[in-house]
Amino acid sequence: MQSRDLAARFEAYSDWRRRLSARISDLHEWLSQQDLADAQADLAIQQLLERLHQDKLVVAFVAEFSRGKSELINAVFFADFGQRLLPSAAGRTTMCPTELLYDSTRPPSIRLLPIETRSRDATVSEFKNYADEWVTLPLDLSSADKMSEVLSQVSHTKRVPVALARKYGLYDDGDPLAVDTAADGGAIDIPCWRHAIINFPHPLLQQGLVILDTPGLNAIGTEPELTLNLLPNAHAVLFILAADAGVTKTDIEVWQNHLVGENPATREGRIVILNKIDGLWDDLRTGAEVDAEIARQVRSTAQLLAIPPAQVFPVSAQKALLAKVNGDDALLAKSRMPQLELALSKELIPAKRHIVGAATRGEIGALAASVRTILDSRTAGIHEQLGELCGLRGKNQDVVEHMMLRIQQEKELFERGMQRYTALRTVFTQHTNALYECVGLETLRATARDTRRRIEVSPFTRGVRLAMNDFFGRINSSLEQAAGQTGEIHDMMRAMYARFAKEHGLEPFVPPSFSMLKYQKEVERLERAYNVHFNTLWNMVSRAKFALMKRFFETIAIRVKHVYDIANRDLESWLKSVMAPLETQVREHHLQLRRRLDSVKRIHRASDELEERIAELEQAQAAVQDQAEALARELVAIHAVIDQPETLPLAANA
Ligand SMILES: Nc1nc2c(ncn2[C@@H]2O[C@H](COP(=O)(O)OP(=O)(O)OP(=O)(O)O)[C@@H](O)[C@H]2O)c(=O)[nH]1
Ligand SMILES: [Mg+2]
Repeated sequence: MQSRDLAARFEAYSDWRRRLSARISDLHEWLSQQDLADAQADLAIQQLLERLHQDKLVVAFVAEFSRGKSELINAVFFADFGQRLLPSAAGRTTMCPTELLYDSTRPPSIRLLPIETRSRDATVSEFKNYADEWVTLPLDLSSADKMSEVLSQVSHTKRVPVALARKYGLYDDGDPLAVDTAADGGAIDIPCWRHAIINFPHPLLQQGLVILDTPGLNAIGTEPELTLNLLPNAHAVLFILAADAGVTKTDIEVWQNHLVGENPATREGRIVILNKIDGLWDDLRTGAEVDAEIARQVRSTAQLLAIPPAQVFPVSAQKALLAKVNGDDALLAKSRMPQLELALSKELIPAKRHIVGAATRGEIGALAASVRTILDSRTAGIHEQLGELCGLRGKNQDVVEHMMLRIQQEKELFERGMQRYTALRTVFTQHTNALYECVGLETLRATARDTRRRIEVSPFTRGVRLAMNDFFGRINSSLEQAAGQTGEIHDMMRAMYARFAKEHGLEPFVPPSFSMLKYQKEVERLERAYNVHFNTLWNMVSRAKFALMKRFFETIAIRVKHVYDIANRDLESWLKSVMAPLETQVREHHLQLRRRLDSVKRIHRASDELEERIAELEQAQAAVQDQAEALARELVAIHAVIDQPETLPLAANA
């Protein structure tokens, strides 16, 4: 049963995530019991668990209309329902981008964003935050018929005057076809909805799979949310062609503009599907002849798209759906769907697991290192005290008194050194404020406001282009400045750690550095996408271009805000990871000095306390040693889960 491979592998992956989370929770519980989890550790673990829990795998289906995207989704994911769930029919069917996912906090439903929202500035991502902007229809899971009836909403259209379509940026003055329809009383059909989210408790969706179905050609270009956000962030994009249509000019356009336009390297992760091979089946030809014809089409498709033929999968979505519904294994094999599902599961899931595993390993490693630093400094402190106290055996009161004074002095010296530490904190806060100033949302908002105004008042391309270029210029320079600030903070803290280590014998520690490159790259990517799409948009909708341009800009602004949000969050944890060890070290060192002084004072008062105190310290030493060993065991358990080979249910291996 190879057709279950994708589902089985995905289940195995979710199971692995659950086991990993359980081990990490164990570690957390142990750290809390041992009083070894500070606020920073709590936060780091909580974020890590949240990320593992919410981990999503996004698979997008992109193609010119009627290539069979919706049918493929039905065949791969929803055949269990015994019927076609997503509407799939000749002509344009899916009229708006449709996300299929499961969010357990909501009842099963389809949420629809009215097309009228296109006349406003906000983007689809923003509207997602406001439930009242959406029309929500419940899904009745007990009836497949009722469900597909409700889901047919994604193909609904309505007739509106051309002027209105133009206002929504949905009317192309340059399109001869559009002019024809416009002749029909000046009205044209437009989609009822701008975006749809289907919330559906399918096992794969419950485990974090998100499927993105897109409408054919023009809609992709006119909804910036797709071009700038959903498609670039998908883990896999499947591009569908149809064997009966061949590779048409518009197919090539979709491929170039939305799949490889920005960067030829991204061709790697793309899977191309040559659908509808059942059209080539022919009773008058032998199986070998049909195979040869399919192979020929695969080769020519690969050549046209400049990808290796192994990346092109010939299938029949329709026959695969039929075969699955009827349990017809021979037809399923003939549809060649199992090969596609195998490739999908092999390419997608292990790669995803590898990334998640490496990230988890890194974060757990950092956490363990900070706990070890505490344990090491405790061991060193106990060791030192033991040395001192053992040296007092058989000595008279004078020696004890002398030692007491020495520790007293050491403690005072350290407390004076603390003033420097306080001063450092002040400078640190100043630097931090300057840093947040560079990547602050307020600054971004002001920059965006300014750009928006300039776009509104620019009647010509040049003005809009200049405004957009300035926008990117300002964003780039603030990221550059932020990079400078993080560099300064890092240098300052490194010097401070070195100084404390030298003067007070604290553990040597090199704070981690911070790189802004990730965010700069993301903004560069947006800028490239903007350059690629600018001319297309500008030429496409001549009269509605300003509305479209503004919407395009809003999407870019939202993406940049998203980059800023992540940068702010990352910076916050970095700043903590740079400062927290020093705080902990200083606190621990101070505590140890006080303890040493206390024990010597006790011994000074009553000399029979010496042996008792030594025994206490030896116990404490053994306890810290136990903690270190227990920590190592917890880490081994976590790494064992990360490194576990993929365990597939038997059915999937068969
Ligand atoms: N013969 C054959 N027809 C197919 C196959 N897959 C899909 N079709 C048909 O092709 C037509 C279009 O399929 P859809 O799934 O609606 O295509 P789509 O790409 O989602 O199209 P839009 O939603 O309009 O963008 C429908 O009539 C399907 O039944 C296939 O493998 N073989
Ligand atoms: Mg469709």
